[in-house]
Amino acid sequence: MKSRAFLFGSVLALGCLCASTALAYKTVGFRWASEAGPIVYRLDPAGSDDITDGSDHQRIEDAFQAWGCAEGTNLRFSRGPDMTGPGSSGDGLSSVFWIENEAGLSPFGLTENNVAVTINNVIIEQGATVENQETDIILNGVHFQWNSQGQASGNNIPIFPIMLSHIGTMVGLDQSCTAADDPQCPGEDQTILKWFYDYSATAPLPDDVSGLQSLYPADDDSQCEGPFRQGERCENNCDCIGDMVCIPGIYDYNICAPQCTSDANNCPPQFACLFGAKGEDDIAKGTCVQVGTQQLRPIGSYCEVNTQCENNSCLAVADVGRSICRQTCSDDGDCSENTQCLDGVCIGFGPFEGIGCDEEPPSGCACTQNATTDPSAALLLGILFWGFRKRRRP
Ligand SMILES: [Ca+2]
Ligand SMILES: [Ca+2]
Repeated sequence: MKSRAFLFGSVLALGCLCASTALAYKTVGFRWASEAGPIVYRLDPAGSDDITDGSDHQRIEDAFQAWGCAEGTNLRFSRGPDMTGPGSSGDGLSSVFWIENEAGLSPFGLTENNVAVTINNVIIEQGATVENQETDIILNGVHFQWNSQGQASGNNIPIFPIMLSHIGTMVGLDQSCTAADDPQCPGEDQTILKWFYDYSATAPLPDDVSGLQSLYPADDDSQCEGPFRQGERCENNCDCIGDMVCIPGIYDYNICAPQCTSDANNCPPQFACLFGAKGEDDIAKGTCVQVGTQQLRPIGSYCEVNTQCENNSCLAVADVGRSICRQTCSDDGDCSENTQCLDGVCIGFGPFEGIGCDEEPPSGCACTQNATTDPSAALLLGILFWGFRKRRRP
């Protein structure tokens, strides 16, 4: 028997509500900085206590991948390191996890009627794009039996379509109506963000994809199955689009990273150009190294003001010809592994070679320059509103 889980509750939003009734999709008014790379999400290694074969994790990954494979967008997802403790809102990490004890439900506003809740921790910076940097999806493992197959029967419900719907909320789409008798309900809209879960959905529907394309238009030739764009996982340089190279990222895996030079310093958000010394053409070449959202730029990388730098010092350096996070040195031992001591200043080695495509996947890869950043200086960001969305069964 096919059952429906009804939505109850609404998105709380202050300020910009950018929805347009002329469209068959609705947006909440925020987006992710997809230019910086994929949305990294973490899973609880315990998964659901109803499933022991790992298919619970697989179905969650499948749901993220279905959104990441929508045509014509640059929005991608990447499963990051596993959660190492309880998930919470405001920890800066996007997590998906089940609550398996009654007492654990109420902190997330879940009751016996709620299948799951999406909590968007959206930060409004004045005058700037409203950017989401954290979403947690919490699944009710106490009152519902979860399965990996896609069928619903009574309180036995499928992971994939439910995740599919909640990821839609995570990326900034809103349900187009809130009840069957809602006069706003278009009826003909092709969105999975309806007032009930669509258990037959295998991917976002056409209106969802239109919404995604408006929020996250494609800006390169990357594909969800590869070749990959900046910030996405890679095995070697050939996995990456254009002249990007595959180098260590800030998590425990390699990522695609763009090249940069001192006269075309165009690293995407959450990357910083780590230059080498100027060549005969007076241009310093480098590679965009990944910098976490709450991290500062590493020594030797391009900067404009002191506060961008992990050492709080941004100064012009003649050997590079640009301002970099400048640290003085007397020999290489004073510099990080990504930099060398040249004329008393730590600067990069030049462009990273990345991981060559012809080499066997080795234990020690061809890439020797490691992009490390100091996580000590967390930015304090004001949380102005939290968007809650939960669904309820009748
Ligand atoms: Ca979190
Ligand atoms: Ca359970």
